[in-house]
Amino acid sequence: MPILPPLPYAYDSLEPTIGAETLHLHHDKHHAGYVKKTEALAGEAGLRDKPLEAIVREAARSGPKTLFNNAAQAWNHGFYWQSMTPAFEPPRGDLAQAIAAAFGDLDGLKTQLVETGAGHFGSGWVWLVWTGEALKVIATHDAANPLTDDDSTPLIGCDLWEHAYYLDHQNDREAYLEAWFDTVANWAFAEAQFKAAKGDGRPWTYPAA
Ligand code: MN3
Repeated sequence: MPILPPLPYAYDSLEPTIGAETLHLHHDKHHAGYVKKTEALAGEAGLRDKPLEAIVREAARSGPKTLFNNAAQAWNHGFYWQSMTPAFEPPRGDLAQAIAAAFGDLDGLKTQLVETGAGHFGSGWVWLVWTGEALKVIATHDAANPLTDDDSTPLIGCDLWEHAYYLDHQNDREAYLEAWFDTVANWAFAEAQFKAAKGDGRPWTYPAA
């Protein structure tokens, strides 16, 4: 059964980009709520003992939609906490090279991620994914995520729902995305995901009891 993993850093450690109050509500209320509902609905669907990744894929295939929404949101938030760090460092090594090849440079990636995220209508997520051939920035609606696309490995992902940024940036999603990219994005995690996508190590999986 998926658990609610503890936030991997202190609640105030991403300030001022993301404040402690936001993280308390976002992790302890929003994420916790998705996990709780997933637990109940996965039990009803006979998927209680499956890893969360399998629950998401199975619910995407055959429903119910409410299980997919809650399971995918639980997974997305676990991935989002990993996608941030108080110890910011720019991308290095193979990942830095792949970013240069796809976007020109880190600024090119920033422009595309911020434009894609800020221009996304309504709730959802913005991701940097490896397609097997190239890096790509994509946005998904509501709970949808790259797990249901067999060819894509997500390297890093950012929450576009208003609860992620409203207390700190009000309506300015673009300012949130710019600050997120410049100060808290976890490129070491993205690099590990990138290596795993190429067969070196295993991609991050959601913690289970
Ligand atoms: Mn959220």
